[in-house]
Amino acid sequence: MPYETILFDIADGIATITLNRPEKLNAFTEAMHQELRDAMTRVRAKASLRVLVLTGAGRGFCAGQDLSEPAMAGNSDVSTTLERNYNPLVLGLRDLPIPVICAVNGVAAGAGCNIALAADIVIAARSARFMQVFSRIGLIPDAGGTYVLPRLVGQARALGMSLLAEPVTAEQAESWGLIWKCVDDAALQAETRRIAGQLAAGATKAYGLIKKALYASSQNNAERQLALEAELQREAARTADFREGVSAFLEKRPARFSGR
Ligand code: LHQ
Repeated sequence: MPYETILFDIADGIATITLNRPEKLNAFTEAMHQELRDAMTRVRAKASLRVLVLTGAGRGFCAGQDLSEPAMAGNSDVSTTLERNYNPLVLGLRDLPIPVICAVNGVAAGAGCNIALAADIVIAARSARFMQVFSRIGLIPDAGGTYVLPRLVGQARALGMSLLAEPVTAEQAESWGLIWKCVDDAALQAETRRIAGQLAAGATKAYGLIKKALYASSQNNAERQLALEAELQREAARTADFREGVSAFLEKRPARFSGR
């Protein structure tokens, strides 16, 4: 399927999806969601992939839902587009058994902010901004905003971001724990490549299990979480990468992980 609103690239075990409507700050359209669905299916189907990178073309990362789409006109049921497009995308990124890096190259607003926050590692350019703009147009944070925000930054900051809808700088986002790190604009690409390369050479199965454990954590009490750790560790310990990791340590050499 040739894409018109995204770019899709695979190299060295790393898939990169670039939102590509730069003149509209990569706002989501129905067509973009269809293409993202297709790209995500391809990522899931390709066993050799070990990392997914999500980023945006031009000066923005993503300005959220394209408000000029016909579906946004007045009386339509916006929950349909959430259920069909945004919710599966958020869950698809979380459930992907490989690490997802979001390189936030510019403003991330509305659902654009929350899709970025659905990634496992969020790196932002210093000039990027995170905005829960929804209340400016009479909406509530969606695409997982009300789920992740209190968990990442606490209720006070979640409420401040959502009610005031002011931009949060990348530096603030890093110091609040909203994202992994903020880097100089000129360093974003190189740092994203460095982290993606590190993860693509790592113990992929363990990464998938780490995601599972950590995303389940906020729903579990200590007893259930400890039981889950034991169950997932059993799986991790059956991988070739576990054997390789231990051998490499004992032989005092760098590990060569196969991702299996
Ligand atoms: C846009 C957009 C945009 C269309 C910039 N749409 N054109 C999900 C599903 C169901 C229901 C509804 O909700 C959702 C989730 C959501 O995401 S709702 C929230 C939707 N997003 C927004 O409300 C953000 C709207 N955008 C902005 O507030 C600003 O553009 C920000 C603050 C992001 C950036 O401001 P600037 O850097 O000053 O850029 P700009 O406003 O000049 O935008 C550049 C162009 O992009 C401009 O087009 P033009 O043809 O005039 O050059 C904008 O109209 C267009 N654009 N966001 N969401």
